[in-house]
Amino acid sequence: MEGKKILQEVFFKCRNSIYPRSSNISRFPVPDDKTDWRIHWKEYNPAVYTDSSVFGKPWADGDSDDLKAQWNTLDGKVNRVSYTGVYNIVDNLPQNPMGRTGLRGRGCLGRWGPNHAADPIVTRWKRSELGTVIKSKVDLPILQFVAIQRRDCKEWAIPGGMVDPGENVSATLLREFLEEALNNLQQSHAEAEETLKRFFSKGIEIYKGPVDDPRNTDHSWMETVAVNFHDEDGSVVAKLPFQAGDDACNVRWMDLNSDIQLYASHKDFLQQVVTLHKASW
Ligand code: RP5
Repeated sequence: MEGKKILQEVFFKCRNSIYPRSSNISRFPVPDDKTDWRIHWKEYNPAVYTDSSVFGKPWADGDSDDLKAQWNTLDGKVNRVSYTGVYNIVDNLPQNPMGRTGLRGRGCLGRWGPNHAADPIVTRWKRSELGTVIKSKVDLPILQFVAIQRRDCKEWAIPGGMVDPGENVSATLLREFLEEALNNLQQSHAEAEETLKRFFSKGIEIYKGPVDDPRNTDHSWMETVAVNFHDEDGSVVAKLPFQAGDDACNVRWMDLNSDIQLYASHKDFLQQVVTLHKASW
């Protein structure tokens, strides 16, 4: 693997469920010990499904029949390189390197193969009104992060999003945070935007690789770069006028602990952040 260590051996959220945004597309059941493509399984016969919302969109590929993509490389401006290394092409389509998902086609993802995203993890210490850092029962400081509630499934998540063709990941991190957590700052907040740009110039990469996203299929899957931007004294983020926007319907500071429930692999990323800062979990 070229990216950071994959946090899970097998993925769970993209198996054995009804496909998101559909009411009746069931995945072919895949037990944990049959995810690996190297295990021969002649009965494996998943449905083929691509959501109609994907067809003809400028951010999406064409249909499999008229697809002329360059796999495992930069294809024009579209990045078809996986952080996991070289993925296999079977019957002219990319094969999900994390294994079987119980569904063929693209589901509601735009790209065949890797769909690249970026996840900005903005953190601060939880403080009392007097400014003292609050500790948990195990006498460790409590970390908080900026969480958004996704409009599509209502799950809480990191305010991440897709990397546009030709876009630099660091630009995506800032753009997505501005769109989803700050509802694209208005003119009157030009100073806050400058502060945020400086703050986002110093991040620590937490994870780079595939995501256990419920949208993944056998041919299309999410990959991300998750980066932590930590505000040690809380002074930078205190100035930001949080307001949900774009694909988010709520935004708030969320305490980090092992009970949190988040979208896709986001809890795993946040556990890494907690370890990094020696915070309570
Ligand atoms: C997840 O989907 C990534 O970790 C990222 O947070 C998100 C990107 O997809 P959209 O929010 O643009 O739908 O897999």
